[in-house]
Amino acid sequence: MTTKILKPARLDYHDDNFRQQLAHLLAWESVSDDKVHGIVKDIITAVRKRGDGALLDYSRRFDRVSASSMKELTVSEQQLQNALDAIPGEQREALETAAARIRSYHKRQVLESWTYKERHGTKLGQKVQPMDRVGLYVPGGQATYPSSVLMNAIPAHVAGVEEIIMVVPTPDGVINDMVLAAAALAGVHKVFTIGGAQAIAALAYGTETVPRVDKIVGPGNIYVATAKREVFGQVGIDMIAGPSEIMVVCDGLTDPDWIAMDLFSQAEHDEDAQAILVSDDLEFLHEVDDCMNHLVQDLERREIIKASINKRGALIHVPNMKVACDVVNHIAPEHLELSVANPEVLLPDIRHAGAIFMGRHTAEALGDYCAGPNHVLPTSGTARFSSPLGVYDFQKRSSLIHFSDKGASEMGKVASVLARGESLTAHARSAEFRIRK
Ligand code: HSO
Ligand code: ZN
Repeated sequence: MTTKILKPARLDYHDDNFRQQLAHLLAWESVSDDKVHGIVKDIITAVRKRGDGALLDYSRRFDRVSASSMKELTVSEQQLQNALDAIPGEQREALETAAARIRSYHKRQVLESWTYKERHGTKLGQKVQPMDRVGLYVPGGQATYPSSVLMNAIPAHVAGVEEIIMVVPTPDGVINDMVLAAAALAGVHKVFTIGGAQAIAALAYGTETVPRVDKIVGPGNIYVATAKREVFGQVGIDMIAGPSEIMVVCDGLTDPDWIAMDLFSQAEHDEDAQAILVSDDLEFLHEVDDCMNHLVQDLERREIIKASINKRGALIHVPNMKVACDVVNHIAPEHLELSVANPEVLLPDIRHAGAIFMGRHTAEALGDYCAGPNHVLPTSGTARFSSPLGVYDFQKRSSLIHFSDKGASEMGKVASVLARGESLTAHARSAEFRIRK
């Protein structure tokens, strides 16, 4: 017998120390590195002080791209169109199908303004408007995902954001046509080929060429994540995503090869990614373990998968599906597959998960690309309190208040009493001026 390559942790709900084992499995902290923090602060300061000049210097230093002006680091609309024409027809069609499906799903998320009337002609409401300008960070090199361009830009476009600005580093001047093609399809208005903390600083504060935005979204390495945290407050940011996660709940009746590959589909993202299978069928857990060890061998990213599964992967045995749902809610995974005959039966018991994939045929990978819902999802248990990226993340609300003289008189009395209770006399008198004698 050959030694196994993959050794996911084995947990059993009936073990006395199940809770401790689970806690150990989930332990993951985003590293906040003092050294990185110092470097990022210096970069932000330089971009604020020297604008485009600093961007050109950093591109030379970090991406080995020498440009003499920002014009050379700007992608024209014509270039975007050219990229769309340059990619193979099959890729273009797939991107177009995905974009159309993502758009039609997200259109349903648009928040509408509303008002209502009270007596005396009082009118109250909420006015919903898109942000003026947003920035989308797209990582360069290995982690460049055209699908993420669609997932980040389309909701902004559907919200009605007037200007969507994308930044993407081009190490050694290499640009990914599929990323530019996705940008063209998603409605991105401007693209700059800059990256790293300097690109985040440029978007947050603006330079001579890069306009200042109101919110920055999109994934990035530790420098980008640290820079986003640093500029938060100056601009809005989306969530800071942790490594990808998948949790599969299976009744033991799905093809174990399918389940093994579903687990790998997220494990291959990152050595810190987490893939967990929960089942009430112990024999099935053994079968999936075997399938994993067999299937991993000819996968291109097997080294990443091996690191991820052996560090953070797990097969969990539970007595029944009710307990499986309890484990799900405790973990609050980014992606949850309910690989069972009737997922609707389990749904009422699922409280926390970023996206729920229903039934044996619904591979998580479909959601990553073309189902329609967003693939930017809460990770590391944050599905307890946050939601997928959506149109609502690019809209903002203003309150509307309109009193008639009668209404102002009536509420003036209430305001006056409360204001005097807070010893705020100007507030009280402002309200009292409008009370009818
Ligand atoms: N699964 C990732 C998104 C992605 N997958 C992009 C493939 N490409 C988010 O958790
Ligand atoms: Zn993925």
